[in-house]
Order: sequence, then C-alpha cells, then structure tokens
Amino acid sequence: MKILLVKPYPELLVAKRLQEGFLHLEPLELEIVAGGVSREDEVFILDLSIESNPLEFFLNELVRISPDMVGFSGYSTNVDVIKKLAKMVRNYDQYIITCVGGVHATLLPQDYAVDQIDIIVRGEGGTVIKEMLRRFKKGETLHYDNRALSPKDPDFEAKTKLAPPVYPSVEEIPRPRRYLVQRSKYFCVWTSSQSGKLDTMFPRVASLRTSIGCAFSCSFCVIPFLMHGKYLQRSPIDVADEIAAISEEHIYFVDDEMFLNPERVARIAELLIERCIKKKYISWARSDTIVKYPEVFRIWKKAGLELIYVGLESMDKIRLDEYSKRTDVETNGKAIEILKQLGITLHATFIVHPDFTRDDFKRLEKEVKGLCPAEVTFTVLSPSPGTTSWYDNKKIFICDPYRFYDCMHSVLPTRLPLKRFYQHFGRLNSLALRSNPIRVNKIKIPLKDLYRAITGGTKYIFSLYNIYKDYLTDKRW
Ligand code: B12
Ligand code: SF4
Repeated sequence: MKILLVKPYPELLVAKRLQEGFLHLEPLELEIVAGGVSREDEVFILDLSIESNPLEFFLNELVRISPDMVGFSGYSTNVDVIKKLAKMVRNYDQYIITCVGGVHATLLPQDYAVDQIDIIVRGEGGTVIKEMLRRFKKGETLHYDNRALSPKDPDFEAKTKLAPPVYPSVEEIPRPRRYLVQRSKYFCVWTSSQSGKLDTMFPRVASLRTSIGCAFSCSFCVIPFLMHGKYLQRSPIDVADEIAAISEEHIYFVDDEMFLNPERVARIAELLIERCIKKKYISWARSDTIVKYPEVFRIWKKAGLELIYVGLESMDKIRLDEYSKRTDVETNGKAIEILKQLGITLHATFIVHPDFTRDDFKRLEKEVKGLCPAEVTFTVLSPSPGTTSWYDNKKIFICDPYRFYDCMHSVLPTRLPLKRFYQHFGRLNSLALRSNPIRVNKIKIPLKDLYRAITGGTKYIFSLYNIYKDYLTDKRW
C-alpha cells in the first residue's frame, strides 16, 4: 500500500514571512504518523509549506506517487486548505482514501464532515494509522471507537461530542521517520552565542517531543481541551537515545511544557552530559518553573540549553489573573534574572489584548526595552476553535475565526481601529527585533546571514503593519 502524508501550506502572508525569516520546523506530526506505517507499505511526506507553488506541486506528486491513501495534518487555520486539497484528491481518483488528523480534527472533527474526507483521526496518529492499515488489509471498516471517525457512520454525530481520546502510553507512540523530509529546509533563527560569534544565525534544526500535555489550564490555551490535564512523559533514556540518533546539532523541543517534572528533565540532561552528546537546545518553560527549579536549568545549560521561550504574557497582575496563568509579575522578573545569571538567552512572549489602547502598547514597549537583550515576540489574544472562550465569543468575531486564527490577526473586536492597532503592533515588533541579542551584544555573524536577517525581518515587520488589509479579503467584513 502507498500512503501519502501532507502538511498544508499557509495562506496568510504573515505566516509565510514568519517561516521564511525566523523558523521553519519539520512536520514532526507526520513523521510520527509515518512511523506507524509498517515496513511492507510505502510512505511519503509532502510538506507543502516549503513549496513556492504548492497546488501544482501537490497535483504533480499525487499523479507521480498514485497513493492508496492520503492523510492531511493541520491546525485550525488550515481547515479550508485541507478541504481544498482533499477535493483535488477526490477529483483525481475517487478510490483514494482520504483522512485528516491533527489539532483541529481532534478538537472539532465535525468540521471535516464533507464528501471528500473519509476518515477523521482524533488524538495520537501513529498508533491509529497502524490500526487503520491493519483493518484495511483485513477488509474491515477503517473507522473505530472515537479515534478514527467516518462521517458516514450513523453514530458520527454522537462520537464528535465525546471528549478527545486519551493518548496511548508514550511507549506505544512510534519514533518519527525523519528521513522522509528534506532536512536541509528546516531551521530556526539562533541568537545565542557564548563566544561572541556564530557560524550561522540560521542553523538546521530538528524537532523533538519529550512530553505531551500540561498540568496547567491557562484561559487562552488549547492544550487543556486536547489533553484534559494529562501530562505524558517519555523516559530520560528514551529521550537521550532519540537525541543521540539525530544528525542535526540544534534541537527544538516542541513539548507543551517540558520542565514540569524536575527529576525527569534533570536526568535527561545528566544522560546527555554523561554520554557526551554535544548539541544545542531551545525549549519552552514557565517562569514559575524556572524560579522553582533553577538548578535544573543550570544542569541543562551545561547540557547545551541555549535559549528558552518563556510565556511572560503580561507584566500586569490583572491580565495574568485574567489569563489564569497562575504566575505573577514578580515571578516573571525573577525568572528573567535567573536566566541572565545562567547565561541562557531569553525569548519572551507577550500577549497583546484586542482591548489594548495606545497607552497599553506604550507600556509594553517599555517592558521590551527593559528586557533587552532578549528575543521578544507577541501574539494577539485569540480564542482557539473548540475552546470555551471560542464558544463564548462566537457572536462577536470580526472575521472568519478559522482562516484568521493565527494569533496575529485579531478575531475579536479591537478597541483601537484596526489600522491603528496594527501600526502599534508593527512598531512593537520592530522595537523587539532591534532588542535582539545579536544586535545588542554585537555578535559576529556571516555577512550573508546579516543580509538575510535584515531582509527577513523587514518583510516580516512590513507584513505585520499591513495585517489590517487582510480583513478586506474576508467575506464577513
Ligand atoms: C512546535 C509548535 C509550533 C511550531 C511549528 C511546528 C511545525 N511542525 O510546523 C511554530 C513555533 C512555528 C508554531 C507556529 C504556530 N503555531 Co504552533 N505549536 C507548536 C506546538 C507547541 C507543538 C506542535 C508539535 O510539533 N507537536 C508534536 C506533534 C508530534 O504532535 P501533534 O501535532 O499533536 O500530532 C499528533 C496528532 O495530532 C496526530 N496527527 C497530527 N497530524 C496527523 C495527520 C494524520 C493523517 C493522522 C492520522 C494523525 C495526525 O498524530 C500526531 C503524532 O502523535 C503546538 C502545541 C501542541 N500540543 O500541538 C502548538 C500549536 C499547534 N500551535 C498553535 C498555533 C495557534 C500556532 C500559530 C498558528 C500561531 C502562533 N503564532 O503560534 C503558528 C502558525 C504556524 C503555521 N505553520 O501555520 C496552536 C494550534 C491551535 C489550533 N486550534 O489549531 C497550538 C496547539 C498551541 C496552543 N497551545 O494553542 N507552532
Ligand atoms: S500556556 Fe503553557 S502552561 Fe498554560 S496551559 Fe498552555 S501549555 Fe500549559
């Protein structure tokens, strides 16, 4: 059997500019799904997000490979593109099985109940594809329990109302088949250097997941709806083995919250040190975790952790409480200090609220200047489809809440007129770019990287200033 797995392309300019200029990660989700396909079957991955002409490329590959099954992955923002691609498959050959998985399929499977999609997979996909292929070969139906749904199943509606399935145990989840993608295409901007220079600012990077889920439930986050508070952890040995087998020197941990269990993460770092696995790492961590377990980050620094994304979200107590972040301004400040002392570069992320006034933007600009040198990025508070706050706000969305769900386009009404809002948003991002460690610490980088950073950064900022124009292309506007 031939299985073709497809990652859709981004439609909005900001998303394209982000991945051209700053980071573009491998489709780990599809590599893991591919891991569930038996060796007697053939599996291919198409990452349409790296193609300049994705539709033409997709059609050509569809004809060339002539698969028996096509599987799509996607976030909420990709729903329409996935339906379009599935229709192309149907028009090409009505006997090809089409299936879709990923975050949105898990949250709102009913959105994929269209003629061109046969199976909707909820939750972990590597184990599900294995079972689906086994069933196919036995001539059984491909849909089963609430993990693989068929819109044609009389119980479909009822099954969509069930909570997403709990992930299988981590040992059952297959390892990613990384070699199925063009590895040279994936990179992440790197601004951390101990020596004052970098061979490249855009190193190749591999993604790796050591845990799934999170014990917290911040009001703006979708993870509680996907994982229901479950936190699944891979064993330190398993993680260290996978890292050792990766050829890239730089690794991006894509865990929702990697550091919640200090013993486990400390042991991973110890193993990396003991086994002399020398790589550089980026991860996310909560500010309170950094404050609670500074020694864990010290050992991770030794193991190669160079950059940490911290969701500071706000330096305002009222906002932090509103977001149910369960941290406070003081803790944010302490975490920043600890990272400075340890020599780990901070990547701070803040939430821009649609309610922001000119003064709120100015206050945040001041915070950014205070953090310098650091990487700083921003998202606009946007309720994710399928969450309580999405249903609560359904009546007031100002645009298509799927297509524009990129946490950059406000889907909620803004207090400032949109053009003004995005002028401030663009300015904020531009200020943040100028505060980055490469510039502030005068880190030496190759000239071609400097050129790439300036052009990529300028194009990105330009696209942010112009976000307000995208609303004109929306049918609701
Ligand atoms: C790393 C990451 C990124 C990376 C990109 C990763 C990539 N591969 O391109 C970066 C930092 C660039 C990024 C950007 C964005 N991200 Co992001 N990201 C994540 C994060 C933290 C991990 C994703 C990951 O790699 N998971 C590991 C894989 C292995 O797990 P998985 O995706 O769940 O896949 C499994 C199953 O879903 C299933 N499955 C998946 N696909 C398929 C397909 C088939 C056929 C089958 C059978 C099964 C199946 O099997 C997989 C294997 O176990 C998630 C959080 C999360 N838990 O999902 C957020 C998350 C996916 N991102 C999110 C968002 C909103 C974005 C942005 C739109 C906004 C932003 N500014 O951050 C942008 C847009 C990017 C884009 N390309 O369009 C949201 C999506 C919410 C939603 N409703 O869609 C999430 C859930 C974060 C959150 N807490 O809200 N992101
Ligand atoms: S934002 Fe981070 S800490 Fe909060 S629920 Fe989501 S993953 Fe957990």
